[in-house]
Amino acid sequence: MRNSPSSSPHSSPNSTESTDNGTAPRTPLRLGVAGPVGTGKSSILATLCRELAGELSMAVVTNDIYTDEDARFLRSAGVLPTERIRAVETGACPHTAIRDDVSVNLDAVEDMEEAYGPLDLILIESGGDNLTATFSPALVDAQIFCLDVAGGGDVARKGGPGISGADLLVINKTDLAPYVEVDVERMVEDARGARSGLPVLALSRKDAPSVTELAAWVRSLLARHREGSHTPVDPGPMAPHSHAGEDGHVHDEGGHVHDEGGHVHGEDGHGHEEGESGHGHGETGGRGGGLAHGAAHGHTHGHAHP
Ligand SMILES: Nc1nc2c(ncn2[C@@H]2O[C@H](COP(=O)(O)OP(=O)(O)O)[C@@H](O)[C@H]2O)c(=O)[nH]1
Ligand SMILES: [Mg+2]
Repeated sequence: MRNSPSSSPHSSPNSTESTDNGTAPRTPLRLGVAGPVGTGKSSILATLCRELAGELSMAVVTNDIYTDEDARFLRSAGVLPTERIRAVETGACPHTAIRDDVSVNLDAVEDMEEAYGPLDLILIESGGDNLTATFSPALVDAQIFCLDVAGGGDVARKGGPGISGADLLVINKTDLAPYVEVDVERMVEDARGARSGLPVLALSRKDAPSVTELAAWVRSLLARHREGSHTPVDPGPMAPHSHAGEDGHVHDEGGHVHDEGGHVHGEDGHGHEEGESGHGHGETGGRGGGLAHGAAHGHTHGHAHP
């Protein structure tokens, strides 16, 4: 981390700055925050900006379905210069933009780095409503998965790739636990049980020590990223799902061919076939390919478009 007085947060030295060993140029840490709607992802971004923007050069990318609601919330929170907060509008399938075809998010990240770089930290908030959506390691170096106590004490037990494999699992809004009759300790224990040693943090923005712990975790991750000892890990593909109010669609993450008939887009040979009829999500083998991710995916969409 850069704490020296010379490294003011928003005017950094040149972009060819090297890591300590003098080899690779420094690249910003891209940290994703995923989790169900309302669990407090935007609030975590705001908290991290508040805690870290004084010492790090930061930018934020949000993913919203049709609006820039999250970006507007963060801009109005005044935690970062507004131009450093960018919204990606993902259309009906927001998990696709963080998982299967991340090009629009990568573009946003690159734009931010070009405009304000060198950046230390780029935070990316997932959109969508799916409990199991995770980021592709092609987009983020690490990810936080966020649950909240109000979602019920048994959520952590239900598992899913984000819960079991994200770099950090946050159990958020612990201040609400007495009102929703959730035993936080128990919820944290359940979560630990699902994570084979990966960290779990009970967080509330009203609980200063927990906020300090969150910021410390990010600092330590950044340090590991810079010294090259952090390896991005894919928590795994999302579970089969369909969207309420939609016809359902099929994601087939196992195969490495996009058979989507119509147009092909993206750098890595993704094709999209837009169907009229229903869809359902399915997975056929494979865990999404770890770090080699982003090469190609079997992926079939049949969306009804308005
Ligand atoms: N009591 C309490 N409320 C919180 C906390 N964090 C977020 N919230 C509230 O939870 C709601 C959803 O938060 P938001 O960050 O928008 O969730 P997101 O949809 O996951 O981005 C908002 O009303 C927040 O004010 C917390 O630590 N404690
Ligand atoms: Mg949000």
